[in-house]
Amino acid sequence: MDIGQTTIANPYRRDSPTVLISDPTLLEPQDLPILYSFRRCPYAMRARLALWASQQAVEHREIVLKNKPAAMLHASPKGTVPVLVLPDSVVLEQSLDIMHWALQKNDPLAWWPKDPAAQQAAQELIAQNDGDFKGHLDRYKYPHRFGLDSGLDARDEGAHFLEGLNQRLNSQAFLAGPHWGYEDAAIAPFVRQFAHTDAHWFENQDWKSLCQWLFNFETSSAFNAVMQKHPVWQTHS
Ligand SMILES: N[C@@H](CCC(=O)N[C@@H](CS)C(=O)NCC(=O)O)C(=O)O
Repeated sequence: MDIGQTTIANPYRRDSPTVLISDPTLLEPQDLPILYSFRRCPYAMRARLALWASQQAVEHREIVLKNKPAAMLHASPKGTVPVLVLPDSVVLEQSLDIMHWALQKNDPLAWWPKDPAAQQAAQELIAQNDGDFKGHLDRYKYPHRFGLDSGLDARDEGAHFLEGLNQRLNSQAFLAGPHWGYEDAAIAPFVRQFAHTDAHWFENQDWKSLCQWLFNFETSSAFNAVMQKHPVWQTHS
């Protein structure tokens, strides 16, 4: 199975976004929230997806994790991305808070779960992703950082979560149901990272639905928009 070979209609495609994030020419820079981001970070990616879906323009400040800008650390001393600094100086320093903020403001693609039960289910699935699965992902990708000789046990542990996602996707096109939604956007960047750790292994698992879902994500206009490259932000002081 190859996640790169099949094409299907992409139901969350939006070809003519009204406002693209990271286009500060569309609004006065001082009016824009400032997003500190790192392109490959899955947490930052999920935040950028929600900002894109909400058509929220931001001033994008691309950072390097090894050399975080003082302005970012001043706003958010804990030193992780993403960080969103709002014009009223409120700082959102958790990716899920940024998603929530963006989708509460504007949600034309109806990503945010409508009823409380669906919200609860989405939060539980995302908690599994951010908890155990992320732990296995890190150990799979970087076993030596954890004193492990190999990441293969972690890969097999992480596979249980992916097996569950695949089962869910056997009966519905997206984790959120018939349409791409909040939990899809929150989880897909992490599944992508897991898949790319050993693409050959991933493609050879019996996860047809999951592979199709990931392929849809990676070929979507949402993904394309949020993966645009930005030069590293430099302070001019
Ligand atoms: N709980 C945070 C986690 C964010 C996070 O851990 N981001 C990583 C990059 S993927 C980071 O900034 N790490 C700090 C570093 O590596 O110095 C969130 O959801 O935003």
